[in-house]
Amino acid sequence: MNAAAMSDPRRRWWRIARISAVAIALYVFFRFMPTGTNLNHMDFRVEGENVIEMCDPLAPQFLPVVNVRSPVSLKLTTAAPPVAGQPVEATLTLTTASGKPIEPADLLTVHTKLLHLLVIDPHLLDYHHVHPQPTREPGRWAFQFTPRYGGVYRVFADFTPAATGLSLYANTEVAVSGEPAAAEIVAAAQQPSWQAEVAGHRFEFAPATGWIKAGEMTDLTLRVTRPDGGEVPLQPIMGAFAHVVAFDEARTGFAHMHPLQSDLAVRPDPRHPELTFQLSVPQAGRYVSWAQVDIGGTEVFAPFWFDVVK
Ligand SMILES: [Cu+2]
Repeated sequence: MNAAAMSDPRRRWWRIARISAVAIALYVFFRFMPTGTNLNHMDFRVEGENVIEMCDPLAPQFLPVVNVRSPVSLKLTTAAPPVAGQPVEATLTLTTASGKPIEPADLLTVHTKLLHLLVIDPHLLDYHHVHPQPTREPGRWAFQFTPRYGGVYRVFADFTPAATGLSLYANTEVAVSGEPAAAEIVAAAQQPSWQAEVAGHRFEFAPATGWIKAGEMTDLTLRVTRPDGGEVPLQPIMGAFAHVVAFDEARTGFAHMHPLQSDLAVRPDPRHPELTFQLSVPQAGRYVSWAQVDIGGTEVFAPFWFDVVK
């Protein structure tokens, strides 16, 4: 046996050892590399019963945010007392239950944003979807909205901690002085209808079965048309062709739905766009769904009032 044949198995062994060492080093490096967040899974846990369930994106359903304990605290302050019809400069303080600030690095970008706020007036006629921006102070986020009516607005925060990767919710309120919505406006707006006319477009958001039954997953189709048959150039907004948020009449929570047609490269029909959603609501009662779309660069919100039957 010559020397070359002797050294061959040894060389191969060294090569395997070197590759293994590099792989182990890479694993250790990525495993212990800081992820950017200082918070961990335990910061988003609360003990006991009646705790908010972390949302399963595959089972979209109505989440009773107000009546459950959230592992985060949400506080809202305004620069000046809010008045209907005037822009409100607001600051949110978002912390864990133990008081640790929740900063941009602690949240994942979901639907193109770190933090989504869903703001709604007492009669559910004035809906806002806003995205607070982080300030220089840790845990403090700033946003602006212009309430249409007087009354106590409810603010739902929708976000995903990097530590858990699961959607989480919190809520707070802000009192707005000024005229509340007139009784006849409220009565007219709250009529159940699967149709709405907004900004020169006809909207329909209807269940395939004709009704929505409590506790059952229902397919709903959003259709947008123009009375003259013209084009309805739907454009993606926050990474979807539409966002639909449903609230119950008492504003105890919400359901945030996105179209099953999630591939943004596949454009909806330019004249008769149709998008399908799935909704499951545990309790019967009256609800409103706000559909949010972008038609040729203009954001449009369409409300649909409906009853969920037993
Ligand atoms: Cu959305």
